[in-house]
Amino acid sequence: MGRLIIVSNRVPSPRERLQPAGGLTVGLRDAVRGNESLWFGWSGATTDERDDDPLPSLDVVEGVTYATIDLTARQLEGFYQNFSNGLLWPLCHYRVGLMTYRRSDWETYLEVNALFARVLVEQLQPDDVIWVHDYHLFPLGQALRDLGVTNRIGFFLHIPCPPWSLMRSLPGADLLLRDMEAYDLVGVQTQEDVENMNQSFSLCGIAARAQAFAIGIDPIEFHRQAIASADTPAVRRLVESLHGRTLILGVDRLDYSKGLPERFAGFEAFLERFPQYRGKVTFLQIAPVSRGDVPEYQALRRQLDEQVGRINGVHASYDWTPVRYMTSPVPRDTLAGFYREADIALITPLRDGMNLVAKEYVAAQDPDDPGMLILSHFAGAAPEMMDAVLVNPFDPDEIADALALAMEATRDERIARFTPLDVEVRRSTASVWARDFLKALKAGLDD
Ligand code: ADQ
Repeated sequence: MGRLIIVSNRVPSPRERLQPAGGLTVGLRDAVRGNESLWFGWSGATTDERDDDPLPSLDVVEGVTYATIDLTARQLEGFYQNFSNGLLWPLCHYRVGLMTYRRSDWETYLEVNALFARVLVEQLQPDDVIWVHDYHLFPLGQALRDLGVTNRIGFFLHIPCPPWSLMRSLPGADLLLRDMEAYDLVGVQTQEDVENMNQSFSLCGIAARAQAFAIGIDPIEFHRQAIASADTPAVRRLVESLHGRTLILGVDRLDYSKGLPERFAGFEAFLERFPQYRGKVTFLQIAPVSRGDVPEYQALRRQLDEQVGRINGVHASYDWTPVRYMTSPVPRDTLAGFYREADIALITPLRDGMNLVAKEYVAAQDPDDPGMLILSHFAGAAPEMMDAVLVNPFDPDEIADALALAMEATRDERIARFTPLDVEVRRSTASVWARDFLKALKAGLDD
């Protein structure tokens, strides 16, 4: 049996490697368990310009070899900040107006993918199976083929895939998509993404086909963690600080795809239209800063600071603050305890590949007294979670109505919505996702 080679832009840092983490790490940790494997990518550090290719630094933790290289400041800017996060991220989240395109960034993107391929090829053995992750690395498969690699190579896109009518806003989008022919399997999160990607393939005459593999979490571990956290000082302090008020919780990276201004507008509409709940609820939004060096993210942060200040200024009383907003990260185990204590989760992205927070919230609940999940139609998780209170995040009144419905739900109504969600989250786990993808990628290999 060959090794599993995972390639992603970022590789978990040494400290994170031993910690429970997000869906990608959890799913892959299960997949690599008991299998000799190697995880290759960027170290997170920068280095000086150089002429020769770097040697990867190797670190073996629990049988997995982590191989990482540094990138130069110039490569990081063109490949990661500009092309990946300043162009492909908004494009794939249907926000073409936020794209910044420069030919030189595309060249740097291709340069870094070619560098990844040259460094990785030195590590490969003939029967290794390679699994490439996400939009930073669309061309990696083709770059490996150009070096003569004949191994199985699969690709998984964690973020949405827009229809061709939007995709073509990227000059030369067909060239980017044509590189997908190099992969033996192309995976995306949802059926909608499959349809969009296959439509682009057909219209561009590209001989590739996408399949859906919905990513999940480790629900048993997360449930255990949520119960264990309930009795920690941080979770107790949160509960005591509420003085019996209903807790509405939002948890997201601070990103324009997550619909935070629209969510705050929805909460404000709720306070205005349902005055009986003023002073009875606390909305805690945890949104750690990400990509702080991209201008759109700085602008969003300023907008949210202003919006939260205004909502609290208008609606607070001397003994009640409606919105608690924090941009510092919260440890994962504490977060699990917060989810369990939250009566309502308000998760309203404008577009999201999947959204694991929705699944984590469900996994953290007490099945006998569960909370209510309010979820955007535009999260990749929505088709699997039709029993949540689904909303269109662009309509503040719809968010307000959903909050009122959640406030008024009886215990029986909450259980009736929760039970099928729980079944789904426990069925469609991170390990099932990785197992199904790898099974499809390896199909025919063992014959
Ligand atoms: P993200 O955009 O990061 O991931 P999401 O899937 O919701 O979105 O979250 C990833 C993880 O980060 C979760 O495990 C969550 O607990 C954690 N996290 C989020 N906010 C946090 C906070 N404030 N503090 C601590 N931890 C926090 C991308 C895609 C998603 C897709 C995933 C996996 O954008 O659509 O679901 O990859 O494929």
